[in-house]
Amino acid sequence: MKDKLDDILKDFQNRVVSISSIQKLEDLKVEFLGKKGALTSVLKNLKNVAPEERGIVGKLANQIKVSINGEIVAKRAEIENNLVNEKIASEWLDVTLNSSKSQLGGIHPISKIQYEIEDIFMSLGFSVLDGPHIETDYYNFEALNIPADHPARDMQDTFYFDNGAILRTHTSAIQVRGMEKIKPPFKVIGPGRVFRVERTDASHEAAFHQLEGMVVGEGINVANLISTMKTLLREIFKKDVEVRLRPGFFPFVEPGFELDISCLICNGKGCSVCKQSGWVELMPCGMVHPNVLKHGGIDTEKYSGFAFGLGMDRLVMMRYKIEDIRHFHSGDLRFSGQFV
Ligand code: FA5
Repeated sequence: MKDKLDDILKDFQNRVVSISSIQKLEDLKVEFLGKKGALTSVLKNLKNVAPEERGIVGKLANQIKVSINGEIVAKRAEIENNLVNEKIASEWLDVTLNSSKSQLGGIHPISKIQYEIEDIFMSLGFSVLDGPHIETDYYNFEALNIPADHPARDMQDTFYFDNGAILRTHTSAIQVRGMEKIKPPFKVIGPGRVFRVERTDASHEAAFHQLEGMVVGEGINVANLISTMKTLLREIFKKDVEVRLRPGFFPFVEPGFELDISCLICNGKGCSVCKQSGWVELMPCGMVHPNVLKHGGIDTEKYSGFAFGLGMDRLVMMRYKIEDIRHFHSGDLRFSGQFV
């Protein structure tokens, strides 16, 4: 019987060495220590052992049981440890490796230049105003000295809603709202998107961006207007650019001017952007018409002012030598990615 117990232990030890899964270990445990296990059957047969040997065999059987249990516990720990190590090895991550290049978004070139221009104007003491895209006829036309049936309405083909509201055709609507809120003297700009029924080409879009400017105070004159325009262009282009001022008609200014910039895409030689003229219409301007000031509740005996409407898209085109305005809304990452 003693030999049989030794054989059981050896058999267990031989087999436990090669076990590598918890399930197989459990099966082995049942095989040796379970109800019908090898050791259990020896213990059950103790009654058949001679009484003088029974104590010794019983004690040995218990020692073997303790050994087997101990080895099972140790083996279990070993298997679990191996599993953890395998997991660590398979999920190992080198955090010092360079990451794969992710694509970062960027600010659209028009917004970029808009923020730059806002900074320039704020440094000159201007405040920045905002206004709605959907406007009333009053703010977009009427208060700007463009009554219904005025031929100037044809200059800006308008998107109308069924209820008579419109998509603003120019940021001049912002200056009207500004006058309602702020009392003179003041210096304001109003950047934003505007909309016109347009046949698009290299320099015309149906949705584009303008930046309105307005200065009202005592004794404001054309010289103030021209010096502000010059400062703005010098700050934006970081060099003196060739401009020309010619008479321009807008019902909300008198006198009115067209400020054109020598086309920086073809260096004035003529291209599709400047329509072969060598000049690009950039920033109409003028002295604010007294009727407009009156609509804004401003005393025209005391105050005068100038206003301008900068074509932002064209300015950005000149700055970066972009040969077609339609790139801006194309959604083509090969284009916009150049400005990130
Ligand atoms: C106006 O919109 C006037 N409200 C500007 C103004 C303000 C004049 C204050 C006097 C005083 P105009 O329609 O010319 O003006 O547009 C102004 C500028 O916007 C143009 O010089 C041009 O640079 C730009 N622009 C006009 N139409 C388009 C278009 N379809 N696509 C892109 N840019 C345009």
